[in-house]
Amino acid sequence: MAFEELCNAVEAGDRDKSKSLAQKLVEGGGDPLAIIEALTGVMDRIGERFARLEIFLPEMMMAGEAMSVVVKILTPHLKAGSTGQSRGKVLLGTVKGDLHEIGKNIVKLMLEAGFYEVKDLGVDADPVNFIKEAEEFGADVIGASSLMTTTMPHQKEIIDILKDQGKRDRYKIVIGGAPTTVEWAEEIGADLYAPDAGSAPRLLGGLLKK
Ligand code: B1M
Repeated sequence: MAFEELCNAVEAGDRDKSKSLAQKLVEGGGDPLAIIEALTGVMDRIGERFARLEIFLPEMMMAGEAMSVVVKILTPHLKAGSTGQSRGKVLLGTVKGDLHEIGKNIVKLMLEAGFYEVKDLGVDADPVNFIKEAEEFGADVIGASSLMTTTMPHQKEIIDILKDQGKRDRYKIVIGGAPTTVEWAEEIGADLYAPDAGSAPRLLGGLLKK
């Protein structure tokens, strides 16, 4: 019941209600990953309603903020016990022109929970900056998130610049975000497509072993 109420509160963009319901759910033993999965479905619905002009930018923003509040509440529960030996360094960001960060932030959490060290470039990150920061951080992996068809080409741009600079072999490249696909990853020459945050640590583990 609280689960459904939480989904409704996030969809309605009610931050306070979302916060207290999320707190209640995790304190009652609710699975944080299941909560995130359900809320990702809610955000998909929000996106569809936005595309159909049933709701507008302010409503989409409020729902996004409510989801971010819930992610904050869930963070310590997702990260619990994540102090093992580092499995690798990931430089992560949302690509240029793209301000969507909720999914990327969840990926960061899941990677940290899976014993990866993550440096987060935030949103609207320039491709050249991805590479510069990856060098400085000593990254093994560059992870680029894109939530819009219009910003997906910047994932490719990172790879193209690496190739131009003769540095492509230094990093494994992982891409993700709702409009991206395994076919897109192959087309642009990425090493990995991660469909969701939950599978990212395992898929990355497999990739780094190769
Ligand atoms: Co915007 N938005 N938005 N938005 N927004 C979408 C993406 C859209 C699909 C909605 C729609 O029209 N149906 C559409 C894009 C259409 C397109 O492709 N061209 C859209 C649009 C058009 C826009 C604006 C242009 C609207 C406007 O201004 N007129 C504008 C653009 C701003 C910009 O970026 N320059 C805009 C703005 C916003 C808000 C600011 C209001 C807000 C973002 C708030 C924030 O992030 N702080 C927002 C939101 C909330 C959405 C939707 C509704 C939800 C996104 C989300 O957070 N989902 C979205 C609709 C949708 O995606 N279905 C939509 C939940 C999240 C957990 O899922 O991000 O997919 P997701 O992440 C998943 C996986 O994809 C994966 O793991 C995550 C967890 O499992 N993953 C990775 C993500 N990154 C990964 C990286 C990896 C691996 C896995 O490795 C590196």
